[in-house]
Amino acid sequence: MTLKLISHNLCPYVQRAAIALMEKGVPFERTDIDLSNKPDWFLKLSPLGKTPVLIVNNMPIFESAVILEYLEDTQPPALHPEDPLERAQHRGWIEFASAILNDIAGLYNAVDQGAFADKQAELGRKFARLESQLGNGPFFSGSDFSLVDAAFAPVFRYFDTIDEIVGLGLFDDAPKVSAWRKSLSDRPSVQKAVSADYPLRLREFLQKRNSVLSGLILKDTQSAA
Ligand SMILES: N[C@@H](CCC(=O)N[C@@H](CS)C(=O)NCC(=O)O)C(=O)O
Repeated sequence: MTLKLISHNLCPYVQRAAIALMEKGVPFERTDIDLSNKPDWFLKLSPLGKTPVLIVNNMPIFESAVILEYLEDTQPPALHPEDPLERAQHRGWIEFASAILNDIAGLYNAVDQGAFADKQAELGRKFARLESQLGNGPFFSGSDFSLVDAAFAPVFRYFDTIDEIVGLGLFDDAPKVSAWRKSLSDRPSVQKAVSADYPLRLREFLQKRNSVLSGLILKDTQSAA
């Protein structure tokens, strides 16, 4: 079986799939595409025109949550809990990670202070909710790495760059979330899910948004010069 992951170098949804593949020790080939100039072959494979797409024996699977489920159905070790109720809860928390990714996009695209503050507050509420959900770690549901961890690692990775630009204080009252974030950033599969130039590329991407955050990057760059 050959597996190809059609990717974009900054896409957090691609990272979920790459992390799950590496956790399961499945070899795969990764092809990065330019989402601002989508190739025709990609549009033929991807009904929504979005990354990731996983190609399995020439058959495309789209939507990251579906790709994760397919990998779970076909490749050991299991990264979902065995109990159906717990498994359903994990799927719910993966959706929660997607909602946070939408809030992050809202934050970096916010064009005025009001919209920026709203997104900051919403992210604060979501991380507080997560704080009350977590146990003693090091991962979401204890000692075993799960698909929820694969979904949250790319969420936290954004803040490695955003924290350098502006202090949002999102994790100040969330010690369990902070410890979880650290456990995920130390995980080899998480580290290998992006290329070495990811922080630089993300900064460039954020700088081009014409947003409140872009303005802060500009100030940061000027004060460093
Ligand atoms: N719900 C999708 C979201 C994927 C997604 O939003 N991918 C972005 C890149 S991170 C994309 O391809 N955007 C291109 C577009 O929307 O035109 C999933 O979970 O796979």
